[in-house]
Amino acid sequence: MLEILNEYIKEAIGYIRKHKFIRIFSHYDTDGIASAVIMVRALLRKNIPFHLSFLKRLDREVVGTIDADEGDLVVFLDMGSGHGEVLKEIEGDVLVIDHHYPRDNPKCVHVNPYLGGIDGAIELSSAGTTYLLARMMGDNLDLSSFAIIGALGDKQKMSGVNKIILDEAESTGYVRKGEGIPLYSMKVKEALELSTEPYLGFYGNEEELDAFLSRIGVDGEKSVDELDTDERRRLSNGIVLRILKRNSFEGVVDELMTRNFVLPGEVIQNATMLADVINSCGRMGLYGVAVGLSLGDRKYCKKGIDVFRSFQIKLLEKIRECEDKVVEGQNIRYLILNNSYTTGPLATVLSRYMFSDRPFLVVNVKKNIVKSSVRGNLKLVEKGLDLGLVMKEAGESVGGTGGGHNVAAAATFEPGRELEFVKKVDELCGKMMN
Ligand SMILES: [Mn+2]
Repeated sequence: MLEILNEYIKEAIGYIRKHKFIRIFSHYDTDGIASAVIMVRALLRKNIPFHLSFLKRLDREVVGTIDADEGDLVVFLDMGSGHGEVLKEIEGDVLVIDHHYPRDNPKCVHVNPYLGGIDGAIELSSAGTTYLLARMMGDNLDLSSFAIIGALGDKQKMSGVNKIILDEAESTGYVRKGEGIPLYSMKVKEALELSTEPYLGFYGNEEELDAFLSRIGVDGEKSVDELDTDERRRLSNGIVLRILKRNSFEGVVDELMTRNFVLPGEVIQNATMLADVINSCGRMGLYGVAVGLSLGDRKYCKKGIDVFRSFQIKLLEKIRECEDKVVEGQNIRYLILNNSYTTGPLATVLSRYMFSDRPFLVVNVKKNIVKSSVRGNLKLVEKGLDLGLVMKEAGESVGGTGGGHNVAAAATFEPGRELEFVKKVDELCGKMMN
């Protein structure tokens, strides 16, 4: 499988070498930023000049603003595989490195795990794909840390090609496995409060948090990284019990245990924390901070962590506010919000840690646009659910667009048809799962 993908990668590397200047456009989420970091670090080492920008979406309007010079190579990372029609409008050479299902195979040099028979939703992220390219292009084994960040950001499994990358990264020492449930590198008490993966419901609930800590006999003022093996084990066990008592997706514990990594070469060595810092900087539009600290510049660390803290607090407040507003559909649960600053992360946490037995849809009505995100899990996928297809069809049924992965997808459309859209999503999910 990897041999086939490698052929596409060789073609892409040849294409990069043929150009004098690389114009990179990457998606603004964690996987997109990690992909960009890998590409940029690999290009810097080869003295290939580039310019990097981040995009929230790829459509005709956005493509119209791309003004690449003749001889430039326009590279799209973590986006493009579903945008063949739009990409045709770019004059000049285009390379797409993406892992979204190529429903609309673009007519350009195109690297995508699916073209090599690899499941891009679960077993290889865009950052992982970009890393395979960097690895073939030069001495870039250290960039495996960002392949892991991309996989974490997209909630992938450490199986298949991700596992191959991880095994090599461990043997070269660029990635190390951490113990137990992953928690942020900060005081225990704060780490438990701010955690959203797992979400523990401790934020704004200090009494319960203090009781929890005294029950398990761990000092909340101690730093997570200073805990001894025994304290760490007691803390992990306590967290697992708490997760299982809430209506969390049962696969969550095993999943978390396989997602605890240390990245000795990076300025933020805690992989979960680095992924979340990058995510929050991306969501706040502070791409320079995310890229700066990912390039090893310590001066961006404090800023990045401050942004991350306030982002987590805003998200946690939103979660508490929304918990009681969830509506029961026929086959799904949903929330309709007005002008919420976030949809995807909210849908992720609510669906994983409180309402895991049905697809969970968040519809966010803004002034000129409705943004919606839906989340499922592997158990629902086993019943036949493909949320990427659901959102494509439901989005188009109300005059908008949609798509994504089987466990997580999104759609956007013009305001006014929210209820019709929710009904369509509900109906399509029902059809697939029965
Ligand atoms: Mn991605």
